[in-house]
Amino acid sequence: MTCAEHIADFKANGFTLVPDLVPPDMLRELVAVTDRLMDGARQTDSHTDVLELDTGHTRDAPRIRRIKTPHSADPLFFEFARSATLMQFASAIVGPDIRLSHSKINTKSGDNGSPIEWHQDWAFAPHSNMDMCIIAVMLDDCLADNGPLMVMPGSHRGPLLEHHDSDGFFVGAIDVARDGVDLGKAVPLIGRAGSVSIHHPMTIHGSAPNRSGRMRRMMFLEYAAADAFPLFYGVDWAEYMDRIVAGRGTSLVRNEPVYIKQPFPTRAPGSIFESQSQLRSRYFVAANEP
Ligand SMILES: O=C(O)CCC(=O)C(=O)O
Repeated sequence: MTCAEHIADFKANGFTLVPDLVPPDMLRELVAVTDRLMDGARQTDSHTDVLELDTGHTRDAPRIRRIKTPHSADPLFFEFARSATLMQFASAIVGPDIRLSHSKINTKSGDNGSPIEWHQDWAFAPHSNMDMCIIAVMLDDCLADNGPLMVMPGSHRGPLLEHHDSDGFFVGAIDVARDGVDLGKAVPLIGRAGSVSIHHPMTIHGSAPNRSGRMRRMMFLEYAAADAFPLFYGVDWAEYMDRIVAGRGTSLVRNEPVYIKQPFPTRAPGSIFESQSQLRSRYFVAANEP
């Protein structure tokens, strides 16, 4: 498929899968830096500025669920985030002026690495307009047995589903039974390391625990049009502008009618893993359960 065909696929279905996109040399370097950052877990018993640990972690047998903001942890990730390889897709979706709004590497370990319950990214980060996309880069082969990302075709058209519980607290996940989501239609995004998927911020997605014995590391790069402003946090202007990866930044806000429900109040501030720890009913059987 050409880039234009991938964009048409993204617009029709809310996601597209681009096999073997990352040049092999770049992939090797990204994996080497990821390995090095993960090695830091051997020196810590608790979360650090860079690493979020998974349940059961020890220094001798590290279990890590996330590398936080890799674009700040090593310049290679930022260089890759603004590479022509990715910008050709991001600019076709969000336009010429682009900010990297967020980055993370979810490192789902092979011994029951944590699932991610079904959700829409927009519920975590509403912006003034929806010209955004999330590029997910497979750093390892992603196969049916190691918890690949799964997406619901067409869900990008909305609506935004409820990510709060019945007491009104944000839990960062939908209730698929309550909302009648037919997960029989979910598509697993399978590919070799170096493949990339792109999804819309409204696309419903999730992933199962990893029971394969092999890691499933995936880097998520979230891009926003420069005039799509986050609605719930203050901005450090210099840092914000440093994340412009194409075109020009602006202080002019483009406000469009979009679904907005703030991810508050919360009983568990922090990452999606913390939010979802508050769920009363789960779709995926959690790590360490049969
Ligand atoms: O790692 C995954 O499989 C999904 C991650 C995700 O959707 C998130 O962190 O928001």
